[in-house]
Amino acid sequence: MHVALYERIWMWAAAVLIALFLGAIVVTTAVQAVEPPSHVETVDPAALATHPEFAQPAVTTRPDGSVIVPVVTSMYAFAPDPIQVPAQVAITFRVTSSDVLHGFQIVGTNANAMAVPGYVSQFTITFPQPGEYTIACNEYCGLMHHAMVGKIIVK
Ligand SMILES: [Cu+2]
Repeated sequence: MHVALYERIWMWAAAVLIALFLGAIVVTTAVQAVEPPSHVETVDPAALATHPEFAQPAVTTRPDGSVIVPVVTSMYAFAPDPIQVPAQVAITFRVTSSDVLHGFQIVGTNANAMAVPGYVSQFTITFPQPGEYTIACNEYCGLMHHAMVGKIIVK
């Protein structure tokens, strides 16, 4: 079968690119330990009302001084709201949803997580100084999505 010269060149170029991209994945995985997120935590969104952590979500301080904040998002509110946390302390947010996909963005910071029903999104942030922050839902979740805001008070 005859393959034109330019077609052959493009086929080899595509093959080289594919080999390069696959090589990049292998090298970053093996050398730099760049891997997909491994923390997958599931929770039954229909049973949040009886869940020990998410039934009455409240700010808790651990013995080492760090703070855990479980958050339940639902149409169209965050619980708890407002969230009161101390400044200059590592705050771990654990966010889930009881109904549909929501967003959990702390405006003015780089804290931004998706609240996916059935899963717990977790991240840790430290607020350097006292102040008030707005929590915004940044995933369209329904007719009142634009009104889904919460507040964090850092003391
Ligand atoms: Cu929303």
